[in-house]
Order: sequence, then C-alpha cells, then structure tokens
Amino acid sequence: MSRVVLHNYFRSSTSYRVRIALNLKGVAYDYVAHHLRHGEHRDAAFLAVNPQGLVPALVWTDGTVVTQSLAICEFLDEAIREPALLPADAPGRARVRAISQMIACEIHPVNNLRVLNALRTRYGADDSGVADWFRHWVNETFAPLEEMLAKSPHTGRFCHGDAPGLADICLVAQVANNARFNVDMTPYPTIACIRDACMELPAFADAAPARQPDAE
Ligand SMILES: N[C@@H](CCC(=O)N[C@@H](CS)C(=O)NCC(=O)O)C(=O)O
Repeated sequence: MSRVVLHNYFRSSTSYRVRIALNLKGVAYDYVAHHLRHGEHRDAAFLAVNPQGLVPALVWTDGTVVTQSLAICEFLDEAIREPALLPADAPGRARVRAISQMIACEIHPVNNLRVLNALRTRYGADDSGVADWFRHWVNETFAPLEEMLAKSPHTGRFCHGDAPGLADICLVAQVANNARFNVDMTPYPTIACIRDACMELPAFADAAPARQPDAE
C-alpha cells in the first residue's frame, strides 16, 4: 500500500473541496502541486495521470486514480464511512447532492480558469469584464441557493443538519473563490453563516488555499 497522493493547486476550488474531504476523513496524503497559471497541469507527466489535464486527481493507496472532485469525495465517502459526507436517507442525499451540483455544475464550469482565459484571448475581455462575468454566474446560483437554504427545515448549522458534508465542502470552496473576485456576500447571510461555521473546523481551515505548501 502506498500513500495517498493528491494532485492539486492551492488556489483551485475543486482541489480545495478534496482537501477538505481528505481532512474530514482523516486521510494523510502527499501534496503534489501543479501551477495552473504556469500551465503545469498540461505537462506530459500529469496528463499521464489525468488525460483531462485538470486538477484535482487523487491516487489512492492501491494506485487507483480518481478524477473529478465530486467523484473523489464520494469515493472517499465509500472508502471511509465515518464521518459521512452524505445523509443516511435518500431524500437527504438528493438534497445534499443538489446543493453540491448547483455549485459544481452551474457555477464552477463557466468560471473555470480556461473559460476566463478564453474570455480574454478570444473575446477581448479585460480584468473588469472577467470579474463581472464571474460575479454574474455566482449570483445566478447563489440567489436561489440562499433562498433554498434559508427556507428549508433541513438546514442547520451546516447545509444539511448539524454535521458538515459534501454540500458544505462545495460551498466553502466556492466562497473562497468568490473573495478573489469581490463577490458581495451581503445578500447571502445564510451561506455566509454556514461558511463561517465550517471554517471553525480544522478540516476546513487547514484545507484553505493560504495554508497550502504552494500558496503565493
Ligand atoms: N469538474 C472538475 C473540474 C476540475 C477543474 O476544472 N479544475 C480546475 C481548477 S479549479 C483546473 O484544473 N483548471 C485548469 C484550466 O482551466 O486550465 C472537478 O470538479 O474536478
């Protein structure tokens, strides 16, 4: 059995998700950094691990490679049952996955580095235009997410009840990204409150971009 390896980048929110999940599960891992702005995720050595050339990628103890942050989190949840990242009941699991996917499928893909780069190189956007794009797509989903969380009896200290899980992982990583683009969190008090509750936990705080070995 080898040590777990996480290919990631300090500023990547999808990497941040997996770092939180590994910490919650108590899995020690080797941190392999790929500097996205230097294009290191396109190096042949990393493409051999993940042909998609995206971080994160996890190499498990038996050599199994898992890509896609949500798939990695669910893989970890199945490999190590406690603490569970998903609720025990099917409606609860569906709710947590829905919140997670609102962030992972609706916000992140259109705000990914390669998309923001394409806005600049193909469509002539400047820094202000790129930031405006980023905030637009965050607000499109954060507004309904705030309403869902604020109104649901299932929301507790965290997105679903009083234990952190997959939805909180996605929420915290997205809020960290938002700060880089000055997203106004005033309209999102429930989201901000859940984020603050998460950050009190070492598993979340230790996974923060600023605490990683490649942080700049
Ligand atoms: N859906 C994937 C997205 C992975 C992804 O796009 N990661 C970003 C960093 S957050 C990346 O590698 N970007 C490189 C690029 O855009 O060129 C996941 O959840 O893991």
